[in-house]
Amino acid sequence: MGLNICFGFLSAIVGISIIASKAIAAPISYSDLQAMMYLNHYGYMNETSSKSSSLIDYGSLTIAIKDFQRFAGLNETGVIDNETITMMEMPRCGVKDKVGHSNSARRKRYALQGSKWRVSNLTYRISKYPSRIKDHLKVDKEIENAFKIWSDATSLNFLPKKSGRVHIDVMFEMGEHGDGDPFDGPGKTLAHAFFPQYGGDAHFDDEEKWSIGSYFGTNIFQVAAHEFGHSLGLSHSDVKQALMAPFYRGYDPNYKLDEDDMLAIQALYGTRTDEGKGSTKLDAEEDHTSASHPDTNDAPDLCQDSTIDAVTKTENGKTYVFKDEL
Ligand SMILES: [Ca+2]
Ligand SMILES: [Ca+2]
Ligand SMILES: [Zn+2]
Ligand SMILES: [Zn+2]
Repeated sequence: MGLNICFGFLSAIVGISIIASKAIAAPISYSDLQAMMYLNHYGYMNETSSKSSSLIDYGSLTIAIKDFQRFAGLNETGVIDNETITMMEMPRCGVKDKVGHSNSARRKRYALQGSKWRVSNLTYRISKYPSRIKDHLKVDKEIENAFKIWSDATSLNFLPKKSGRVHIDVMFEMGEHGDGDPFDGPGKTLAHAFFPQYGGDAHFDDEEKWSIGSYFGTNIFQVAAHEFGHSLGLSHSDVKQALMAPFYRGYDPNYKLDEDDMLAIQALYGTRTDEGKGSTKLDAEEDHTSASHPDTNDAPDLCQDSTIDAVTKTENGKTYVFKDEL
């Protein structure tokens, strides 16, 4: 039961109460209401714009709409037009588009959440398989390939583990599943994942028609590759062709990292050229910490806890090791 501030569940509730009070003053269209819920859920409405007394701050709403349109590569009209509704109805990842400080003036590029793993050998397990797919070995292969897309580009290694604690737990879940961010049935939200400081786990909506190597249904490998980007510390990118863009674009037999994804993941973990050892400054700083907590099988349980291997670097250059699941 990790922290789930990345999902904006509370801000969505705040949004509903504002819409209700506004509805007394003037009718609000169905699409405006849906759009406001969407913008709240994905982090486009900030605290001040969603808490402003009893009136909708239409200025803030317009800014939020434009912000979404810019992020999604649409015309920045500031109104909920058909193009915007279509984009909002696309199946997508459940993680917020805006994490931490928003900087709407920045160039189109990747975004880092702010935490990363301090070890390069990460373990994972599929603890709940998709209920519609009986061949678990095929699912194993899809998940393995999704991790490989990131290990090919970095110093990271991903090791499947059948028992004991793992860093990244992979689960196909239905509806409410214990983290306050319930899945919504077929379509819309496909999956979500926790950033390293919140444990790195990845959840997939089991009510989707998950498929493997097919134009029918929703491709497991593609969605998993995207979610593992979050598990490793990447936020959503506003580069349309990036793997870390939030929208599901349909089955792509040649799915691979975009240049933008490559720059993002290498900014955190370095490249693969130095024989699997991280080369970023942050890794060097962490070396002595890792050495004092050797990852061996007879280490106390505390050292086996996956969340203790996550580290966050703040803007003032300080490094924090996270421990949030005790
Ligand atoms: Ca869904
Ligand atoms: Ca975890
Ligand atoms: Zn995502
Ligand atoms: Zn979940």
